[in-house]
Amino acid sequence: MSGVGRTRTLLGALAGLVAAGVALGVAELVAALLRPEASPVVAVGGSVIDATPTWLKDWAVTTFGTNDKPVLVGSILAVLVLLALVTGALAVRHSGAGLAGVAVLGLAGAAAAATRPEGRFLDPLPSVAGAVAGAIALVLVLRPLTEHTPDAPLADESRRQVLVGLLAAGSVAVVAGTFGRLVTRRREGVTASRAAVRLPAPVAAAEPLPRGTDLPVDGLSPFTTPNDDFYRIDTALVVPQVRTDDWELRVHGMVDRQLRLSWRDLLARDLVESDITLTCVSNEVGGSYVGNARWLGARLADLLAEAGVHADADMVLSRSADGMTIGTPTAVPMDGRDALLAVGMNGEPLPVTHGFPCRMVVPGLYGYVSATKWLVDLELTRFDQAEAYWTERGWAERGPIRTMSRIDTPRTFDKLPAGRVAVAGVAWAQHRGIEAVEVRVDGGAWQPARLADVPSTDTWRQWVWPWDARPGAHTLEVRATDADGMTQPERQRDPFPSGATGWHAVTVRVG
Ligand SMILES: Nc1nc2c(c(=O)[nH]1)N[C@H]1C(S)=C(S)[C@@H](COP(=O)(O)O)O[C@H]1N2
Ligand SMILES: [Mo]
Repeated sequence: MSGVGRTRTLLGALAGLVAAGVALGVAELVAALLRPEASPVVAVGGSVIDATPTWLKDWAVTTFGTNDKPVLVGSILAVLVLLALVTGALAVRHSGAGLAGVAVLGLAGAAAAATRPEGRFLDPLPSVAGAVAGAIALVLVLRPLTEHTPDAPLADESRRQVLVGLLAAGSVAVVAGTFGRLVTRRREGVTASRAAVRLPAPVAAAEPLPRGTDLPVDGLSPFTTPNDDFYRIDTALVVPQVRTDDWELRVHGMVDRQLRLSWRDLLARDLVESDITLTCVSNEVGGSYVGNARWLGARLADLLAEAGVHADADMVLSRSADGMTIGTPTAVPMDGRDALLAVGMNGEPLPVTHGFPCRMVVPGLYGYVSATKWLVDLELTRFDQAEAYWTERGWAERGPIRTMSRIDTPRTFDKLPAGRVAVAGVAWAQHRGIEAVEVRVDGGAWQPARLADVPSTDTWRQWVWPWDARPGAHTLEVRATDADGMTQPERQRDPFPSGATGWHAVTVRVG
C-alpha cells in the first residue's frame, strides 16, 4: 500500500470511529428521551446476557464478581470500536461498503431492542436514529477523500477538511452523549419517589434482636448486613426505575378473582417484620452471595388466599418490571412461613438496586426461585405449563437452600501468632435452622463450635470456636448440621444446577 493509501486508510478508520461515536451519542440521546432501556448498548447487553451459556456466565460472575456488568458493556464497546475502524477503512474506498457496515450495526441494535422481553414498540428507534446520524457523519467527513480517485495524491486541503470534519463530528458525539446522560439522570425520578416513601409501622413488629446474635469477634460478618454491603445479583444492566405512582401488582392466572394492587393498597395491608437471610444459588462454598436483613412486607399467603388459588396451581410465576420471570412452588409461601411482598429493608424503603418499590422474599429458597425484585406481576400457573428464566437455562426447577457454613475469620494466607485464636463464621439452613457447627484442624477430630442466638430458623447463625494455634501451616474446615439432622456433605459440587456443596476450608500460618 502506498503512503497515500495508508494515510487514506488511517483517516477512514478514524472517520469510522468518530461516526460510531456520533451514532452512539445520538442513540443514547434518543433513548434518554424515550426510555433508557431502549439504548442499543443496553439492549445488546441484555440480549448477550440472556444468550450467554451458563458456564460462561458462572465464569464471568466468579472472575469479575459484581463488576461483570461494566466488563460486559466495555466488551460490547470494544467490539463496536473494532467494527467501526474496519467500516471506516472500507468506506474510504467504497462508500457503499461503509454505509452497509453502518446499516448492519444499526440493525443489530434495533433487532436487540425489538426482541427484549419487556420491549416497547418504539424501542428500535434509538438504534435507527443513531445509524442514520452515523451514516451522515461518515459520508460528510470522508467526502473530501471520496471525491477523488483512490490513488490521486492527497491534497493538503482535503486532508485539512477531513480533520476539521473529524473534530466537528467528534464534538457532536460528545455533546449528544453528554446531553443524553444528563436527561437520563433527570428522568430517574425514582430517587424522589423513594425519598417520599413513609413506611407504615408493622402490625407484627419483630422483637429486638436477642443480645447474643452478634458475637464479639473481629472479622465476623455482622448478623444484620447493612444495605450498602448487601450482595447484588441480577441481570439488569439498567436498574429498573419503578416509581410508586406507576407501580401496580397484578395477581391472575389460576385464581378465582384477579386482583390489582396499587402502592397505596399494598401499604394499607397488615405489614409484618421479619429477619430473613437471602442466598444466591451461584454462591460458591465460602462465597459472599449471602446476606441477612430485617424485611418489612405484606404476607404473600394472605394475598394469594384472597385471590383464591386453584388447588392445582402449583407455581407462582412472578415477573419483574424488566421481564425477569421466577417460578416459586405455591406450597412454600402458603405453609405459614414469612414469605413477604417486601417494601422495607433494614428500616428503609428497599434500595433501588434491591428491588424498589416491592420485591418477594421467601425464607428457605434460593433467590432465583423466590426473590423477585421490581415485582409487578404474580401469575398462578403450573410447573408443567410454564418455565421461568433460569430454569430455561438449565438451573433446577425448585431451589431449596442447602445447609452451608463459612469461616469468616481467620482468612487464607493470614499469619497468626501462636496461642488462642477465635475461629468464627456463619452457617445457614433457612427455615430448618442450624443445630450444630463443627470445626476441625488438619483433618483431625471434629470439635463443636459455640452457636450464637438467632431470632428464628430463617436467618444465618454466627458461630465461634476457640483454637489453641500451634506454630506451622494449618488447614481449618467447617461443617454444619441442620435441625433435620442433615450434616453438610463433604463432596464438592459446583453451584450449577442446584447450589454448591462441600466444606469451606482456610489455610493459615501460625508463629
Ligand atoms: N428482577 C430480578 N429479580 C431478581 C433477580 C434478577 O435478575 N432480576 N435475581 C435473583 C437472584 S438470582 C438473587 S440471588 C436475588 C438477589 O437479590 P439481591 O440482589 O437483593 O441480593 O434476586 C433475585 N431477584
Ligand atoms: Mo441468585
